[in-house]
Amino acid sequence: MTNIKHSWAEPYKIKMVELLKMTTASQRKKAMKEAGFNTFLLKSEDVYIDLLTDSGTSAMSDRQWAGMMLGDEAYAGSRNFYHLEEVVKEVYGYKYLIPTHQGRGAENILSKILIKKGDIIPGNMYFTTTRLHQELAGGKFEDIIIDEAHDPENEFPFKGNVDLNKLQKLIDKHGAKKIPYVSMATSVNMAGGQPISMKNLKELRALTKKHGIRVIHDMTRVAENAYFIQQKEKGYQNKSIKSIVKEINSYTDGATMSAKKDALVNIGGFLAVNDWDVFEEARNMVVVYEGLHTYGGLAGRDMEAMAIGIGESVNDDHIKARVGQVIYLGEKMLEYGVPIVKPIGGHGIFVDAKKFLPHINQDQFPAQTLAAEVYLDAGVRTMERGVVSAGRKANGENYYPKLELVRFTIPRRVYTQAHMDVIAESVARVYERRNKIKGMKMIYEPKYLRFFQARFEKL
Ligand code: PM9
Repeated sequence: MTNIKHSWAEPYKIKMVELLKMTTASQRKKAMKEAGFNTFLLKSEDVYIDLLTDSGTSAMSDRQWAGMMLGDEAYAGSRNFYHLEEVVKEVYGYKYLIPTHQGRGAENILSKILIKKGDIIPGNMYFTTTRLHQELAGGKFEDIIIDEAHDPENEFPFKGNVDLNKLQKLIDKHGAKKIPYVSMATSVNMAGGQPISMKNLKELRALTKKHGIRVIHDMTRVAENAYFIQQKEKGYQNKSIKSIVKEINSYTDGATMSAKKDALVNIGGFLAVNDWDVFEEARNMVVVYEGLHTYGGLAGRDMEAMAIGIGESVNDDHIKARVGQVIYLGEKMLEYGVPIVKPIGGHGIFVDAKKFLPHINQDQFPAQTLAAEVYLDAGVRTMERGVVSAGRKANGENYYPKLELVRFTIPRRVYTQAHMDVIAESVARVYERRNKIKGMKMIYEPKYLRFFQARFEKL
């Protein structure tokens, strides 16, 4: 009897369902061709299981929906703003809040305030929108994540860690004055949702403090990072997710947040800082780009849903089931021999397209190709996270990231375990016929964030 395992299960039951459309192989073939072999250009109606992103795709709770009815749609001073402000202080610990329509709105404002032309912004791996705003503000991003993060096979549990030697070298080379802040993400997205450890964060805080450099936290998926600290880092097993989140934030000076992920809402974000001067400038600037400082591009009801979602996001049972579902899917794929990034991260499974399709050169977009093939098999929509997402450098050359991945991102509280089985079986079928798959060429390339709208043709 002692061998009976303790499975997790969802800490909720289903009150309303959204019906899905099933498609045939020939419908999918037509839809994919019309979308230029880019999953971003598919109509959602043509998708069976949508794993494009976990951004804005969560299911809200009955409490959040009830909160929507409490929306105070005043132009100025909405009560929902004050509720959100209180929750951000209480749960995340930052002093001042500027709401924005989503994460990149906060990135834009922060980059414009803190970055001067020629500045260097070190970070634990780039994120597409974050780096672009840093570059548009005149800065240059430098990757200071540990080398293990670039190796899909390496099973180090905290592949989101900062390599402090890399940071020290940048400080020595450019001087601390050229570094307005370190851009530190929890649950590093492009590395496969990999966490940073509390130990590493404390060391980062000590080093940056010595040189008077700020740490700005991309806390889009901080609760998922906290779960890995609770599970894997010594001394945290008996601490709540809520207390771990607060401790993480205590080693940073401010944060940008896309509330569309962890915080369980369909739209919203914010900038939160501890420094009054940065806050004052941000409060001035937000009216130019987003809206008045007490709504930042959001409806009152959106802010209310966010305030309630933040509370739910740091609930221990919620996060255990959320990450548990991701791990369930990853383990299924591993059983079929599919090469994935290890360890399994917090928000999705990242399939290693270089290993899956070793005969396709990176110039022929293996991850983009694989995402298209997965859709064709059973209507599962995923996202390329490789050479297309990485884009081009200022001099026009392509970035060639070591990681060439297809992300199977799991929306929160949306799909069931049976969906996970269907997804794993579909990928396994594509894996079986992998040798017959050919690469692609890009036939249209937009100037910014090309992965969203680029078009491809089969070779
Ligand atoms: N992430 C994602 O699918 C949305 C579309 S891809 C650009 O993973 C981090 C770590 C993110 C993120 C968005 C943003 C931007 C910032 N940091 O999409 O503007 O994962 O709310 O947030 C996406 P917004």
